[in-house]
Amino acid sequence: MTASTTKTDYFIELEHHYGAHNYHPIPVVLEKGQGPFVWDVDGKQYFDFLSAYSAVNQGHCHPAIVAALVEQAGKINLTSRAFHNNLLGEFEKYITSYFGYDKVLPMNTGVEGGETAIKLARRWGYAVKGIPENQATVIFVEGNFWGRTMAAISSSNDPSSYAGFGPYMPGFKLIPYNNLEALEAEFKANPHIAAFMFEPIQGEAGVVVPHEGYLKGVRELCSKYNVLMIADEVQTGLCRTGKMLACDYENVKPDILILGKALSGGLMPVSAVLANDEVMLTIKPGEHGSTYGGNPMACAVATAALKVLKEENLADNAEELGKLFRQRMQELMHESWLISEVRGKGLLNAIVIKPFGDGQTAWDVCIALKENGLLAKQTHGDIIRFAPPLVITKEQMEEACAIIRKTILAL
Ligand code: IF1
Repeated sequence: MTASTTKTDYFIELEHHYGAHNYHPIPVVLEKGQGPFVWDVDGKQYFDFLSAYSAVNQGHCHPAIVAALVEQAGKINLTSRAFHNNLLGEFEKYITSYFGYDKVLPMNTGVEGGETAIKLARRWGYAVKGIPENQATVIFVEGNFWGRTMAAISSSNDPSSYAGFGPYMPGFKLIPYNNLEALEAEFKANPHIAAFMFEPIQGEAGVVVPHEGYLKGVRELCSKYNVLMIADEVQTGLCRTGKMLACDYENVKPDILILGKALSGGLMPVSAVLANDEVMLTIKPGEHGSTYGGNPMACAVATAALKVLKEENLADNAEELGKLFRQRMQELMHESWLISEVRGKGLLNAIVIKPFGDGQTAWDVCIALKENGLLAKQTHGDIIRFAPPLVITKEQMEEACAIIRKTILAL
């Protein structure tokens, strides 16, 4: 680092020189986190209003989760599934009881959870529903995002996700989101559908909330046509939307539930796929797995992370402070023509920004927010997602809303 470059520039340049250019981050270099706050390498404090895309629902470095990790770190870290370990069964019992399913298949990342869910659904389709071999279809919705693997991008209609990576996984079909008629038409037209996989609220699409009754309608149609309902709650789950699961808003129970992100409170990758025996037991020993899936560290951390959600009533806090946030943004919308829409549930919210200045966009708003001490990230050009850790207090939320207001009114 020469005298002329700042610490921030130094670290950004290292990433640029030695790292793949697969991201375009906000120009801030973080080195410390605690609760709803993060600090950059110059010691400047920020509200974290992204929470690592809802992986840090419990707040940065939650002491109980860190303690669980530290305690386990000195015992045993990784056994592989070639052998049993003393934490996996206890964790499996805990999480299946927590969400009300017979069994869990532990993996690491959210996209591995999605891949696992699709393999389970296809296998169930052949073994139980009687779909002819290699003819199973899985239905997805436009605007979906569930990761970056070849299967995930094969189900996407977003060119920035799939373009230039073909050929694509067959057996996938897209229909419009939030449209029960389109879903039933598909189910009527094709007897070989194994599953319908969707997000109860679409995250990457820009916090798209379906109409009241959509979740219930999906559940009824999947039951009626013997199609597995797969809920991707990797981003919406674990108290983010004001309920333990977004599906809880309509008391709907998916056949396959995918969890990730905040399942570890942000300490390490942990994902899980939950299902009942009819589905889960269609995969036999040696037919699926992963080196780290269900490792002792993950079990210790995920157990602690799940306990924090309930002990600290984070769903209720998300519900209450989410309402406050949307109210403050509605008020701001009346003060500034810049905001064209406010939407979300719990603490998964977004505002839509109109183009302003000489072609400035939501990115420029995020840069200005950063200068004023709040970190957020735009998605699809004109949408800013606001998703703070669910441990944020009312006072902190008011302070953060004041920063957003000050920033927007100054543009
Ligand atoms: C990136 C987006 C969010 C997800 C849902 C599964 C996964 C994700 C609903 C896969 C992951 C992450 C991926 C991350 C940024 C972030 C993201 F902007 F990419 F789209 F949250 F909206 N289901 N979302 O949102 O989980 O394999 O990543 O653990 O790729 O930059 P993962």
